[in-house]
Amino acid sequence: MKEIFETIKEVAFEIDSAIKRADLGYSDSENSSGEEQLKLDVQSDIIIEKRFASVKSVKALVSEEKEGVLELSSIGKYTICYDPLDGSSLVDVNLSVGSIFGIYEGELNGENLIASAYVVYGPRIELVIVDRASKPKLYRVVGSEFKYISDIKMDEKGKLNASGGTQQNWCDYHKTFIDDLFQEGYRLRYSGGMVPDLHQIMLKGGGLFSYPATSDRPNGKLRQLFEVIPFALMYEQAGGQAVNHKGVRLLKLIPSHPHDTSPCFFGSNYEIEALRKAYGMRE
Ligand code: P6P
Repeated sequence: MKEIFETIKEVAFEIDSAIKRADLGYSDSENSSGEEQLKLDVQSDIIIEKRFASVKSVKALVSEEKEGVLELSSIGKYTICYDPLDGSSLVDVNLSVGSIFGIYEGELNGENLIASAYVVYGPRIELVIVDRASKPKLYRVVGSEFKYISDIKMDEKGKLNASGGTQQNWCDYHKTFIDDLFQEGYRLRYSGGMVPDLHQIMLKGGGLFSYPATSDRPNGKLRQLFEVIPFALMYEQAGGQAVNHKGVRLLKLIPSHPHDTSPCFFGSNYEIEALRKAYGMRE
C-alpha cells in the first residue's frame, strides 16, 4: 500500500505542473458519462496510468475517463478506481480541483474499499490518505516534499452547507431540508468542485455536502466507485457519516456498472441525523 501512496504523491506533482502549463482546450472526445473531455482530463489520466503501470501490487485501473477496466498485472492485488481531475472545468476560472483514488481489493463495491486518497490542487498541493483503521491524514507540500500536517476529525455539528445540484430540480422535502439549515445559520460553501468542497467541510470541523437525486438526475451525478465511496471512507473515519437518499451507508453500495452514480450526503452527525428526519428515513 505504501508504494501506491508514494505513487499518488508523484502523480500529484506531475498533474499540478500539467495544470500550471495547461492547454485549456477541449479534446474531441467524451468520457463514459458523455461529458466532453478537456485535454487536461486526458493528460491527467495518462499520467496516472503510466505511473501505476509499474506498481506491482496494482492489478487493474478504472478511470472516470475510460469505459471499462484496464488490466495491468495478473499478480496484482488492488484495483484503483480514480477520477484523474475532478472539476477540471474549474481550472479555467482558476479555482481548486482534485484527483480522487479508491483502492479496492476484490469485487468493486463499497465493502471492498480498503483505503482512499485525494489530492487538492489549490494555492497549496494537499493530499489526504485514509484506511479503515485510521483517521484521515493530511499532508501538504512544503518546499518540494509532502509533509504530514495532522489527522482530521470532524465536530459533531458544523457550520458549512455545500448544497449541490440544480435547485429547480430538487424535490420539495430536499429544498425544505436545505433551507432549514440556512435558517439555522449555516453558511453556503459550494465551488462546484467536490474535492475542495468536501475537503473544506472536513477541515473546518464539519457541516453537510449534498448532491441529491434530482428530477434531471434521479440517480444523482457523482460516481460511486471513484468519487462517492472513496469520500465516504474519509467522512466516516473522520467521525462523520456518508449516506444515500435512503439512509444507506455509501460504503455499502454495490455498483452494477463502473460508472454508476448515487445521490450522496456527507456530513457531521448532527446534519446527517437532520437529513434522516427530513427524508423520513428509518432510524
Ligand atoms: P453541479 C464536477 O463536475 C462534479 O463532478 C463534482 O466535482 C461537483 O461536486 C459536481 O460535479 C458539481 O455539479 O451540477 O452542482 O455543477
